[in-house]
Amino acid sequence: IVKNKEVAQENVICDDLEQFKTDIENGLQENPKTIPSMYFYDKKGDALFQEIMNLPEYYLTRSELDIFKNKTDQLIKAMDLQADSYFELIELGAGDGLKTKELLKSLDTNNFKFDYFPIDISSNALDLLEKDLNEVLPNVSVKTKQGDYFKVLDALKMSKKPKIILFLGSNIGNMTDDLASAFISKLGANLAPGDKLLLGVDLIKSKDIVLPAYDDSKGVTAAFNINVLERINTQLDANFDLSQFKHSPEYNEKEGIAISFIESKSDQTVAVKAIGKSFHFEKGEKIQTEVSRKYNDVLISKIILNTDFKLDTKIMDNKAYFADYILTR
Ligand code: AVJ
Repeated sequence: IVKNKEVAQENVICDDLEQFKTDIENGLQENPKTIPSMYFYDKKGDALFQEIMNLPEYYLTRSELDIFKNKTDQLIKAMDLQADSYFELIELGAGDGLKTKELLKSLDTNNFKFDYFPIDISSNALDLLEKDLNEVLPNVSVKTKQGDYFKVLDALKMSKKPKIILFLGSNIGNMTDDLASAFISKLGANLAPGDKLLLGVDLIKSKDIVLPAYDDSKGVTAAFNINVLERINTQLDANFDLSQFKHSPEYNEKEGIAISFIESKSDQTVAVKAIGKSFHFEKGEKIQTEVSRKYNDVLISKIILNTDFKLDTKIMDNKAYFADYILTR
């Protein structure tokens, strides 16, 4: 589960009501209106996202799992591990570790020596992951870290061991390209020459494949999107009438960007008491809630251009829907 905000301080995310108020107030005053996607992930949002990952239309999970299951040897080769050195495998936003488990299994079988550090904002997710890994891979050293990525990385700098960072699931796709560059630069600043970043990204492809991933037939993604209004109702004492808004995703195939919107079904005014303001919505007006960027080699090269990383390997699933890029610091 990734609730990354570029400038996130520790635990800003769920627990800081002031930040939530400010972000919603600013977002609803913008034109067009926006709500930051990190606010999807309350308890209900986490569960809905888990459901999304299992949807037949949401190919991203299965594509990256295909890489981790069937191209494990290529992944390990690209990680360029020295036979005798003890390294650290650090995952940003580990969630349920579904894909990583395949890699861990293979590293374990091949007798590599390493510590696995899953970092996540959700301590609940980390507890479950640790328990699961201790059962299925008892020889793997698992050291969970709850909190902000950069705080954890800063603390891990001390060890001087070679590091491999995993940032999977196209989680970077929620950032604009400029933010993604800044984020990768910052990762570089926390690493040493020779360290690796394994970046999993969804690739640009046709609309008939991408759009259904954000507009599934069961309406799970719609519920996930609209849930953010319910969260605002509950936590910020607002009166969004959920029946008067609908999920409305778009995909620009040329640019390779999927955007989720919440569209107002009528002219209406909504009061958000905790902010002390009302917001007017016209019929058909759209609130932007999420950007899911898709990539190709040119875009990735541009994004890492002014960072300390060089692109060295690209590994794709059998359908070439998804890629794990291995970058070297
Ligand atoms: C977790 C950011 C990769 O953008 O595909 C899934 C989130 N939103 N369905 C994505 C999401 C709607 C997902 N990421």
